[in-house]
Order: sequence, then C-alpha cells, then structure tokens
Amino acid sequence: MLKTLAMVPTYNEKDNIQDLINDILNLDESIGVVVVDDDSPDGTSDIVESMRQKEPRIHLITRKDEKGRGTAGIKGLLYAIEQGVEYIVEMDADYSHHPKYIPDLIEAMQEFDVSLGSRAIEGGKETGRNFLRIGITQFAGWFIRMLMGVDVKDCTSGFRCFKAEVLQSIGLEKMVSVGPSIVEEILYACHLGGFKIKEIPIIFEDRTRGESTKTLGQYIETMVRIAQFRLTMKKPKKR
Ligand SMILES: Nc1nc2c(ncn2[C@@H]2O[C@H](COP(=O)(O)OP(=O)(O)O)[C@@H](O)[C@H]2O)c(=O)[nH]1
Ligand SMILES: [Mg+2]
Repeated sequence: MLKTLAMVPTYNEKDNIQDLINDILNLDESIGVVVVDDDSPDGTSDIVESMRQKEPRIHLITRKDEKGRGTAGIKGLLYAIEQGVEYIVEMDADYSHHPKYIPDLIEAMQEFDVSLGSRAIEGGKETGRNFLRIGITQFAGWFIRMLMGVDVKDCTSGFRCFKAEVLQSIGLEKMVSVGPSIVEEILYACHLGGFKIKEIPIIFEDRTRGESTKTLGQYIETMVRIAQFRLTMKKPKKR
C-alpha cells in the first residue's frame, strides 16, 4: 500500500525522467510516482509508460488537449488524493528538487501540514543560476511575503510535501492558474487555511539536462496573479 505519491509535472524531460523515477522509487517501498506529461514532443510519456508496465508504483497521466504547469499540477494532485495516500510530494523533474530531500520533507509531516524545500533558510541555497534569475526569485519571494503575509522565506519553491487532507480542503478544482503561478496559489490557500508550514533547507541546483520552459511573460503573469489571489481568495469559514 502506497503511503506517499510524488507528483511530477513534465514537459520535454526525456533526459531526466527515468533516473528521477528510479531515484524516487528507491527511497522506500511506500513511495510511488505520478507523472503528468503534456504529451511532450520528446517522448517523455513513452519512457514513463514503458517503465509503468513493469512497476505498479508508477502512474502516468498524459494530457493530449491541455498544456500548462498549473493545470497539470492540479490534475496530478487530484489524482494523488484519489489514490488514498497519506502524503503527496510535488516536485520538478529536472533534479533542481533532488529526491534525496524527500525523506526530510515527509519526516516534517509528524509536526506540520505542509513542508517545503527552501533555498532561503540557513543550510539552503541556489546554485548554477545566473545573478539575474536568482535576483528575480529573491524579489518574487519578498513581493509575495509582503503581499500575502505568508511566513515562508522561499515562497516560490515548488518542492513541497502536503498531508493529503490539506490538498483535499483547499479547493484545488477551483484554482485559476494555468501556468507556474499555481505554486503561489496553493501556498496562499494553505496559509489562509491556517495550516502549519515547515521549511526544510535544500541545495537547489539549476538543471543540467533539458531546458527550462519558463518565460519572462510567465514571471510577469505570476506577479499579477499574486495580487489577484490577495484580492480574491478568502479565508475558509471553518474546516
Ligand atoms: N505537464 C507540464 N509540465 C510542465 C510544463 N511546463 C513546465 N513543466 C514541468 O514543470 C517543472 C518546472 O519547469 P521548469 O521548466 O524546470 O521551470 P523552472 O525550474 O522555473 O525553470 C519541470 O518538471 C517541467 O518539466 C507544462 O506546460 N506542462
Ligand atoms: Mg527547473
């Protein structure tokens, strides 16, 4: 019986996905993986499908008609909830979110509802990225903390572990992010829900295989969306 599912959205990750899945599955028998691939032209889904046929802990969702990190993530998280696991880990496929940190994220579930891999607390850092990109991340973190009042240093981290009941309660199906702003939308919903969030230090290394899909437009959209979330998302009455 699976206790934890790692949800990995992918777009053109053929050079990473096989090693990543193996590294995750080798951590513990109770961990499985669900990959949500947007029918990547590089054949990522085919690689996962051939692995899936030999290993029941691997799940694959291939979306033919939809694209976007946000909607893919929502689909994968809802799928993970349906599987009845206790914990759901969300992570990128490119090894910036190294699987070796997953046990630390899960361990934090003893006391917290959400844990996240943090570049911004003592012991954590970001390497391999240029000054501009690190600067953008730091500015975004500051902007989000100011606007949302979230007591988290690395607000843009998409490497997280949730208790399944947290994700069940925050209204994932109503979320509006198509792209990467889903990371902040979920974080803010967890904050409004009053859930306890723990940061775990990670060394975030920029990808060495495959290419980032992030565009300048997506950064700008995320900033605008954050203001929108602040204005429109409300504290749940009770849970
Ligand atoms: N399913 C899906 N996954 C995506 C999409 N865009 C990015 N991803 C995945 O989301 C994760 C983060 O994307 P990445 O390009 O590394 O963003 P960056 O780390 O911010 O540069 C990776 O696992 C990507 O493969 C998309 O449109 N659909
Ligand atoms: Mg990346």
